[in-house]
Amino acid sequence: RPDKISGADINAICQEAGMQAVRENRYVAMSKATIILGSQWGDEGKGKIVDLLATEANVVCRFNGGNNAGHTVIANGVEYDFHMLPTGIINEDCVSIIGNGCVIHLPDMLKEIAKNEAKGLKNWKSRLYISDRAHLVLDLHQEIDGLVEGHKGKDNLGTTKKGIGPTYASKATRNGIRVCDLVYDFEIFESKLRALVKYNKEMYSSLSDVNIEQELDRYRKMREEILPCVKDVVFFMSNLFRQENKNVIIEGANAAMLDIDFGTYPYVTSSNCTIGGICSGLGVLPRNIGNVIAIVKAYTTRVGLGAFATELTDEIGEYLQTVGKEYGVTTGRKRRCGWLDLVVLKYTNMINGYTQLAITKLDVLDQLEEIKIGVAYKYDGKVLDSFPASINVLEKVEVEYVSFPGWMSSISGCKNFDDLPENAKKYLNFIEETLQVPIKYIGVGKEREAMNISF
Ligand code: 2SA
Ligand code: GDP
Ligand code: MG
Repeated sequence: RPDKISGADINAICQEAGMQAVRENRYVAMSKATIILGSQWGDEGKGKIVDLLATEANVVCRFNGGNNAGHTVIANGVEYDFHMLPTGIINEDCVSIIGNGCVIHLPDMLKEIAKNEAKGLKNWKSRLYISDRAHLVLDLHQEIDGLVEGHKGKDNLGTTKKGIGPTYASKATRNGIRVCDLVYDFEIFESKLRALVKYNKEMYSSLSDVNIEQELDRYRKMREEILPCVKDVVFFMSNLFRQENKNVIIEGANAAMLDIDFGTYPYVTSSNCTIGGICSGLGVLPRNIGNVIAIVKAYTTRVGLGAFATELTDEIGEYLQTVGKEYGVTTGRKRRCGWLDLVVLKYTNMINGYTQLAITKLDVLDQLEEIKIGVAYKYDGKVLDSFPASINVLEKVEVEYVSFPGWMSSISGCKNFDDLPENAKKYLNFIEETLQVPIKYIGVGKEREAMNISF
């Protein structure tokens, strides 16, 4: 060991050692994120699992969507519903990130924060990081969402009217406004706002007039509120993953079947809710992706319009809706309900590459005498290889089911897989064997504690 070694020498030695590792192909990512993804049409119970894992997490990130999402969490007897905020926000030791792939309606986000402050949320400004590359949802985007839906009449999509589609449209047509425009140079924000209002007034004749001066005043105030939170998230994530043993959770909003590319287009949301959205919506490297946990509701629900092959419009559908309390967290709409669909799950597994399954709301099936699982789609008398791209085909498929006897007893007290009734085990084993992905969590109730780690 030399007696004296300068900082510059140390840097050079480290750099050389690092380069040597790269040359020898020994470079390994230091930390990998755990990914939580919705595997069906959303509302699988992602919020609850993220909350469970977030109690140990250093960082929890959102990469897609806006306040169209609705995640329910019940922690320490308090029920929270998050829309824009990452679920990790209730953990005071955890940084919560809103990535560049998200779209943010600042007035709604600040209201969501205020509502949670009343429930005990503290010190959010030091723990919430907002990407300077994320796009802003303006009131006019929300109004356009309603106008477009109204214009479509009976062919509307059933959006949440939170302005999600119109904001991603502004992003894609390259006249959107980003967080960096607001916080780094207010003059740029002003000129972009004027241009966006002018453009949309020309596009939509019935759009309300925007009082620009009032809007500028409102945004000047909100800018001050969020200023400490705005970061270069790409740089932050890159440094984070270079460190060892960082516990990072990345939570998907919405779900695979609502993905703009892979979902039941056009009855989808406007972001990538699948695995690729993480790289583009956060700036995370593929090699930093670790476990990919599919959140799978033990049956299927869908809110909004669009084909749903295993939908039940009879009293069993009503039973699932009532017992499962299937109402939208954002809009309060009744969710449509049906049997579990393994054609959907096999397809979303092809896209997301699940390493583990979390089966939620198994307890909702407690009192059913017979439970079915959709296992194949037939079209024109032939079994389809995979999930069809065309909605017209999907609307006409005939579903083949496998039937299971119900367990007809309450499982809410079960703490281990072995505690479950035999018929419940058979149901779970069939899912696991068909998908060839191990079940890691089973949800038997709403609360954080009602998630027994089974394998
Ligand atoms: P949007 O508003 O443009 O994203 O709507 C497009 C489609 O995506 C569906 N969508 C959702 N589906 C399930 N859950 C969502 N979040 C809320 C919840 C929904 C609610 O957690 O319950 O409260 O109604 C969500 N967000 C969007 C939507 O129904 C359209 O089919
Ligand atoms: P997310 O959008 O995927 O986070 O899910 P939501 O919060 O929109 O909807 C899931 C609903 O199911 C919420 O009301 C949860 O409290 C509830 N929930 C989650 N897991 C379970 C479970 O295992 N059993 C029961 N009965 N309810 C659950
Ligand atoms: Mg939800």
